[in-house]
Amino acid sequence: MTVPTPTPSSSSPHLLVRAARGEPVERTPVWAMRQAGRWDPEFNRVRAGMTFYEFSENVEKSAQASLCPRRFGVDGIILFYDITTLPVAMGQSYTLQPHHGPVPDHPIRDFDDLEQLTALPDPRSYQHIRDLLAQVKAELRGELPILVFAGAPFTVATYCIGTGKNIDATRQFAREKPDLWDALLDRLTGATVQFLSTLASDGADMYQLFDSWAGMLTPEEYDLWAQPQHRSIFSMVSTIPRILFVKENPYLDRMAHSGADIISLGKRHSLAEAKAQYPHLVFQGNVDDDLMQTGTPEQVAEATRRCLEEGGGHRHILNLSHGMDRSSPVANFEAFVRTAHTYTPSTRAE
Ligand code: 1CP
Repeated sequence: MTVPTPTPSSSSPHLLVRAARGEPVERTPVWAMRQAGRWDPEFNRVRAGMTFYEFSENVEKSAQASLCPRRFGVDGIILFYDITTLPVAMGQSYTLQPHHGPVPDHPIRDFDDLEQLTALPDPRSYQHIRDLLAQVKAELRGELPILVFAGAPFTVATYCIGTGKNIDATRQFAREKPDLWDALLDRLTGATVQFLSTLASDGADMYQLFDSWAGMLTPEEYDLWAQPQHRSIFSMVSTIPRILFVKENPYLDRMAHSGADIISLGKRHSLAEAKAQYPHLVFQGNVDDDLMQTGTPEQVAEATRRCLEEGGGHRHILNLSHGMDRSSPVANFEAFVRTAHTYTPSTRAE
């Protein structure tokens, strides 16, 4: 199996970035989706007293939230904002409803509503995210790399129309208003490219595209509403490593041909098989996120060791199959990160 030889210019001081580029690393790097979230009491202290959108637009507070997981020993910091940050910057306002998630104050229903979203947002409308990046970068002083992210057009569109993960309602909208649906996806694709390019030029080290709900699509729908959009975003924003996440990713082969450098792998896939099947790719994952809620620290450590073993210490970034949930005990996250620091896979492949 041949692995592309890294050019000297590609080497980075950061373990996570080197692993993301498929370069040899001394240890498998670790981070987690929702590593800054309600499961962490420190985060809750910082988060208290403001609505979600007030909080995520407050640079001081969101910088503190982004940096909360640093104390656990993670190898990268994901900036604290949300996938709805982009439609908010484009002009659509949201409220975070408890036990539900982000709900648009005025869901898009027709072409007039679509005009709520400016076609290409003025970068000043997300200046707070650029400032957040600058502030977190200044505080880290090169200690850790910074991940930025965007929702993919399909998943963000489900929030814009107010259906979220209710796939039947999304389908019904797309069936009844195909022209509006296509126009919405196009508009979000252009804005996402601009948003991620801006953050990459500002000095973000990697980015992740979240198409959380695209795994519920049929293959035909995925080929219309997810794959072309992933391909155009990845081809247009290619200066830093690109990660693709789709919850439970049933369409692994399409993801492998999306232009992403790194695929976030769900728990139903075998990491070793995915690595063997796609030798040009790096895989991120895939410890069961439910175990983080229901397991003991010993069980988490055991699952983490198995995952590190399958990853073989190369072309692997340790992560969860989905995000940390609010009921996950801190001790489980500690066990997850500690195992990444202390366990060396016996199968280490160079
Ligand atoms: O550490 C981090 O990862 C924090 C940054 C972050 C990220 C990457 C947040 C803050 N949100 C996201 C991405 C995000 N938001 C996704 C993609 C990842 C995924 O699949 O989970 C999605 C679908 C959302 C939408 C969203 N935002 C929901 C609904 C989720 C669902 O399952 O229906 C919710 C509850 C939010 C609010 C939100 N955003 C972020 C956090 C920590 C929270 C909960 C915070 C709170 O209640 O204070």
